[in-house]
Amino acid sequence: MTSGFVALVGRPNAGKSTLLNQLVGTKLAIVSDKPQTTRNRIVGVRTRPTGQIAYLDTPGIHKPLRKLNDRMMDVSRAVLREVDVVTLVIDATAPEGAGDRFVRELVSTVRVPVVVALNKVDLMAKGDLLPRIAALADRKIYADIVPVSATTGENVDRLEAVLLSHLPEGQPLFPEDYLTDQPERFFAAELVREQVLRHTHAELPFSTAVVVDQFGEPDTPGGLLRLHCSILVERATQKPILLGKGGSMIKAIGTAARLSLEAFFDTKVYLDLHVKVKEDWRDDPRALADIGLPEIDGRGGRRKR
Ligand SMILES: Nc1nc2c(ncn2[C@@H]2O[C@H](COP(=O)(O)OP(=O)(O)OP(=O)(O)O)[C@@H](O)[C@H]2O)c(=O)[nH]1
Ligand SMILES: [Mg+2]
Repeated sequence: MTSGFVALVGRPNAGKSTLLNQLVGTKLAIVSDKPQTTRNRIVGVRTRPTGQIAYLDTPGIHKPLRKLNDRMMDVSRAVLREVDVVTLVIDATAPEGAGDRFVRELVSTVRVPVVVALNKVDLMAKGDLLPRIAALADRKIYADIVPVSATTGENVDRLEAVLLSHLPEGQPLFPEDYLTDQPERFFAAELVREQVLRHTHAELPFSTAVVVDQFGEPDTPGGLLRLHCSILVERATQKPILLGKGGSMIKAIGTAARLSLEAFFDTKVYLDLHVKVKEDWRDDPRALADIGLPEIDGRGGRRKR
């Protein structure tokens, strides 16, 4: 029996969060077609008869331009230091570029096995896949290369077996039915943000954040979960875009978010959304702490209180 921590790292949009959800068998991380969707470390634990894996999903590795992005990269770097195996998720359909080199260099600083999950093979012709695998194998830095589709689940069981084989012998670190350590408020904010990402374009996806102002638990089992959330935007000019004509956009976001919240929490939800202008929140330490990205000191990766 083996057990331990496995990082999911890679470029933005590679499919790390889709893969986390597929590996764990539950939707824990939000997914979008926009890069930089994941901003925090997201834990998902899967227990099998042959072992237990605690997966750590991370923000996609990119050049940080704002404090928000710095802190996202701090999260990814810290995760690399606390795992037993690294899964480098690569989008097989994306041509290799400078971003891949940057990720490779970062990943080569770790001393644990690095397994490549060559993702999105459902979009590839088999003939194009083999040269890509051969080129990765040529680098001789990866413990294994496993082609997968995070969306269809193709070969994900094989990836899991490979990861279990690289983990140290040991008893499970978490109870058998343990899933995650994120509080419910985090999932609530993320599910709202997923709909913001789905409905917006251009700069808005990057410059919005969601904060839960009030999380009112149901009084009775099966009762109403009352959620009041603020959607932060950076500029006054962004507010009318997010509201939409006659409030149509915010209404669509609210309806879609409520449905996904009801599915996630398995209860009826009352959702109140409020668009708030917070100038340059992406560089504001307090706003960043509010969305779970407090300052991390450079050395130990420990969060300051
Ligand atoms: N066809 C196909 N699409 C995929 C696959 N995996 C992920 N995607 C899509 O790729 C996009 C990005 O997926 P995410 O899981 O959000 O990617 P990520 O690596 O977590 O991205 P960041 O959080 O931004 O770093 C989404 O539109 C997914 O639906 C796959 O195996 N096949
Ligand atoms: Mg992600």
